[in-house]
Amino acid sequence: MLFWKKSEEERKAEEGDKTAILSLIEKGKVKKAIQILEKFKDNPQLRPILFDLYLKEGKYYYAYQLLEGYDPNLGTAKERALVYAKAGQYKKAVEEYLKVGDFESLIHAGDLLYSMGEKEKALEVYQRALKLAPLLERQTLEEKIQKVKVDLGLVEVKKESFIDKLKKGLKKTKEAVEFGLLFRGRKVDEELFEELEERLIRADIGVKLTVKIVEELRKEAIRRNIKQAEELKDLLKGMLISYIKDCKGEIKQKDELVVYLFLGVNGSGKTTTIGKLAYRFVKEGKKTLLCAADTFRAAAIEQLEVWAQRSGADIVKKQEGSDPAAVVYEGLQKAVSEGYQRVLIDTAGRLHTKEPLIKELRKIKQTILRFVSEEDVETLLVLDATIGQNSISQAKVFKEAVDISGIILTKLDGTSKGGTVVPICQELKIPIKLLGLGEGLEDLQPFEPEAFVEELLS
Ligand SMILES: Nc1nc2c(ncn2[C@@H]2O[C@H](COP(=O)(O)OP(=O)(O)OP(=O)(O)O)[C@@H](O)[C@H]2O)c(=O)[nH]1
Ligand SMILES: [Mg+2]
Repeated sequence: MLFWKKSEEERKAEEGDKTAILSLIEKGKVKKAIQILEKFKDNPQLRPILFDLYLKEGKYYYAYQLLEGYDPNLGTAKERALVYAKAGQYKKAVEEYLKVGDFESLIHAGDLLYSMGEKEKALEVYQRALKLAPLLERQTLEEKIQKVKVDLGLVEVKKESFIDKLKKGLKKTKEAVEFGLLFRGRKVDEELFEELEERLIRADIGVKLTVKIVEELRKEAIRRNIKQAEELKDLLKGMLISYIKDCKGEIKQKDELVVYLFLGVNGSGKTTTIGKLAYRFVKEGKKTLLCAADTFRAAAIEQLEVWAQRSGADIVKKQEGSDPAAVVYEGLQKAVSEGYQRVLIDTAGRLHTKEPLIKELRKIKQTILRFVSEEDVETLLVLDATIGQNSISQAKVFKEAVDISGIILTKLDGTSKGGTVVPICQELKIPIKLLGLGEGLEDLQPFEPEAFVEELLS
């Protein structure tokens, strides 16, 4: 009976019955519905349904053909803009986005204009968007505007130095702990030690290490008869540097092919860091390829594509759900045959599926080793500084899967836990190779232990 009813419905749908078609869609038979609807493109009642389905299924090019061949008013202006953008019809996409005129659409329009080389128009649109910008989006947009102005030669570029970047990156930590103020003009007494202890913990240096440091400082203060807090600060500086100086690491570099494999939990900053590092490699004139081996989500692949565009690197990708190792294989085959010098591999970091994750990472690593030797692989673990010391236990899981040659600590700018560098270094004993100090392309900096401590305590 049920079977009969189903086919009856399908029969009705085949005849173009709207209710029957909608019911098919509701039951998840989207492919079938599309097949049927494609025969009724002339029907203005059914056409919008087809347009909707194309959008939902990500079939933008088909949706575009519907707009072009049948009705340019299908969907909302925002939807049409998306379709045009995806179909590479940037001019039309911009027109539609400008018609919508809300903040998000203006940003899309500005970005498209910028990528089309229409920088003056992009600037105009961004400035329109700035008037509508939500508070949280303002800064990013202002940076964009600044960049276009620089491109257009409207403002001079003031190049930020490494120290400026570090200062900016450690701003939150410094505001939260104010080591500088703590020592200024004070005498060494018990109260000072207690406050110091509390601040070191606040900076996430860790209780164990803090107790050890303060204990040592107490002894030294007595032994050397130190009365002025500033002197104690110098001791502390030396001590902290000694704890982290062996963790200074540098990213592997040479003229030939080097493969950088990025690991880390969701949201730790892998993809962003890949974008920043690729940007640097491209600027150095290295032929650079990104490899989208985070095949878990379509959005992850798209996100990497955006970074490929921004950095000027090439990209190898497959469909969502593909075997990550297969993407890596394809990427490295291309890299070797076309003479790439840098390959950066993005992976998915689903820590809650520990066993499959470990298996997947091992398989990827083995695939890499079919093309290059171990010494030409850099396995980088990306850790999020905002979670402080919790990252240490995460790191241990990844260490179980593959050997890690370096750590990249991201989002230092977004946390007051800048001191977490110290326990990470002490416990993991893996070189820290780069620091993420912001979301911009240039916000990836080397880890310089002395400068780091100097800045932290200043
Ligand atoms: N402030 C700041 N934000 C950062 C930094 N690095 C990454 N982010 C932000 O952190 C968020 C997550 O970064 P992603 O690069 O997408 O992280 P991911 O590890 O690739 O995440 P999954 O793909 O979900 O596994 C994004 O919003 C980034 O802009 C940094 O150094 N500073
Ligand atoms: Mg990612």
